[in-house]
Amino acid sequence: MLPCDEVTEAFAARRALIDDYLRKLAERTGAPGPLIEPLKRSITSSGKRVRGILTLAAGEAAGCKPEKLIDAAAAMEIIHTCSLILDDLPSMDDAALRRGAPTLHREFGEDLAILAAVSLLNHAYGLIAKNHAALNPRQWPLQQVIKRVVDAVGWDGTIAGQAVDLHSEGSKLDFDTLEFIHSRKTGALFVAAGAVGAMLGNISAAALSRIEVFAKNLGLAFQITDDILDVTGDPEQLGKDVGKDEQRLTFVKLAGVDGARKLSEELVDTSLSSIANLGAAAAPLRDLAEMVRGRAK
Ligand code: GRG
Repeated sequence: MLPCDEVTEAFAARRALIDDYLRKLAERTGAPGPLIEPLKRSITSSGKRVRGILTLAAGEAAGCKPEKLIDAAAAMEIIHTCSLILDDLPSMDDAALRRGAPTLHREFGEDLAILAAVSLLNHAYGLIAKNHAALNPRQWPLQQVIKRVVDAVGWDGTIAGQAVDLHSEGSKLDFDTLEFIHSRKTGALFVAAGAVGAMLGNISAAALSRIEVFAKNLGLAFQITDDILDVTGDPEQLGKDVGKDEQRLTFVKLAGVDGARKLSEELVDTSLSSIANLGAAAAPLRDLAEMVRGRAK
């Protein structure tokens, strides 16, 4: 099984839409010589595209066709890729393998990996603004959409989670701190991915709140399955190093593999109940939750 085969048939078309968009983007970045290959490699490296699919599925819950949200979906994937490049750096996780290939800094050097990551993040904001201009959702001005992303990435978002995670190695952590770290490192981007899709689809404020609760719980469930796979997974299948969490406290260390499985199941159930009244249009969101449930079985 390849790393992305977890994304089941149900999402093959949406994933292909995102992959196709990213392939074209990688061919026309306009970046100068030294950045061309690092950007191409990072933009096209094969991920599961879960965050982009979440953006599309949240937009569908608002009645918007996936094709109309492709800039934003790609942007969420690009931000995620940026976070992986930074996470893999020698000063952070010092990882050798990512998405079945050497990490970006091992292939192209740390300088170009950092520059590629920062330029990806920068480009992503432009793509979301472009998508907003095309759809012009009446209820959601650009500033409010962008704020979701700024907050998710920023000093109380993904970056905060990473900082606390890196600086807590060796210390005794409790469940609350672990939840703080992962609701930011992983959950925050899930919440932004759902919110951006839903807002660009011009969703109601009440339905947006439900989708945000859905994405928060799903993001945490996804992280727990990631912790489980770090212990039980095969690096070849996952396409990345396993056992990297040995020095860190994880949900598996706190609760054991079975306890972590139970916790992720509960979070998936909570995520599903939060969107129970969103009707048939939310079916892709439900399928995505079931996919996460099946990840660490
Ligand atoms: C500036 C965006 C930004 C981040 C800086 C480095 C950092 C702060 C945060 C690291 C966040 C991180 C890498 C969290 C791990 C999340 C996670 C579960 C990654 C694996 O996601 P998958 O399985 O990967 O969806 P693929 O390769 O399939 O896309």
